[in-house]
Amino acid sequence: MKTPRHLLALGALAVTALTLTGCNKPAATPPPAESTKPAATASPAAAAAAQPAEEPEAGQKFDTGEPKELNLFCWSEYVPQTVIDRFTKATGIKVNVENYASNEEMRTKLLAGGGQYDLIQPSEYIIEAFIKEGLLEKLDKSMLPNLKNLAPEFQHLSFDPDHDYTVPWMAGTVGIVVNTELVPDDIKGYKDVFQEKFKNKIVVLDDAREIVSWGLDTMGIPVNEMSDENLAKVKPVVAQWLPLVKVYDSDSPKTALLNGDVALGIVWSGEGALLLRQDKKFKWVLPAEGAHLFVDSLAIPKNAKHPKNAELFMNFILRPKISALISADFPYLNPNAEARKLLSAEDLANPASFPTAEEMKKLETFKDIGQQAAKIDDLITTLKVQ
Ligand code: SPD
Repeated sequence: MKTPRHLLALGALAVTALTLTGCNKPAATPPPAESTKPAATASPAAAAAAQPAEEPEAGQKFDTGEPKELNLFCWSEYVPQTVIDRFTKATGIKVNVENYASNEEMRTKLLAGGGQYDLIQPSEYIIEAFIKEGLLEKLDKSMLPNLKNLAPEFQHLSFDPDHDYTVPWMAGTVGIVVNTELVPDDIKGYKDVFQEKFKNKIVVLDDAREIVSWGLDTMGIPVNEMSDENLAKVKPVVAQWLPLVKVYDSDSPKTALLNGDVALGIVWSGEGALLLRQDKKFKWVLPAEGAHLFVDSLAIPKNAKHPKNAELFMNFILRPKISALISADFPYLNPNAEARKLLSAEDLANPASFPTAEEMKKLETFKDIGQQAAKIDDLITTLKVQ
């Protein structure tokens, strides 16, 4: 069995997952995420939850001295409009949002953009690269008192152990969704999905790094070992798979499953969790061959024009109530321990959002693979049009 090798303290995350889902113990009557009623006992969590979302933290001001503007470049289907609106209401800062559907798209636009973005939302392997390349601003921790709300396993992540550059947004996995009304088969992994009989019944993420990692997992090759030799080995596997795919979609892969356009999908866990919430006919499967655990975080690009506003936003989304609002719309693996206390028992038990301890052991995070990333993109582009 593989163990996650690239994050510190993932064992602790597994313990948390066990606490959340393994024992099937629902959280003690969690209050609704929007409640502003003070709790009877003043535990730190209750106090944090009771704080009206539009008030500054003790000792913090909402006026940063910067123009009241923030340019956020983030994944699509990830930042609820409610959260943006509440931040603007609280601070008077107008947020301009632009979306992307892959880390690679974000990287290209960021490098071409010349400082137009104040806040980006990269995943672990891109953060590793950006830090190496000096592309991120160092954070002023005095602006981020709510870092304390993070679960212990998200406090010291290997790609940025002291939050010098990043604040975790959400973590998640990539897994399989099965419409059990259309597919009665026992789907366990990638090999079960990519069968001739499912041709034109499959949606997958439009993400070269993810697709190649499924091929590597299937061959028992570690997902970060992207040598030319391994790419040559994986090519015929992926070449067999891609003609079976009907839809490539990284923005909203759930849509093709909901519409009944496809019967199977390999999608982000938050998309899977939304499907499971909506209809019991959908089943979530973490691929037996291995799966990706990603950690998406907020970071400030070098030369951002509104870095203090960006830090204010980072601290705002670390508020338990605000983070719980994000989970309400986009139920990924929430890294905020205080926010988890505000989630419903049903959401905490959603198998797509919160993997079990046993499942956590199969997960792997991605590492920066340097120049090989371009080769992967070329490989998948070529195979898609074959
Ligand atoms: N719609 C939000 C999807 C976020 C996925 N981020 C993880 C990317 C890892 N390649």
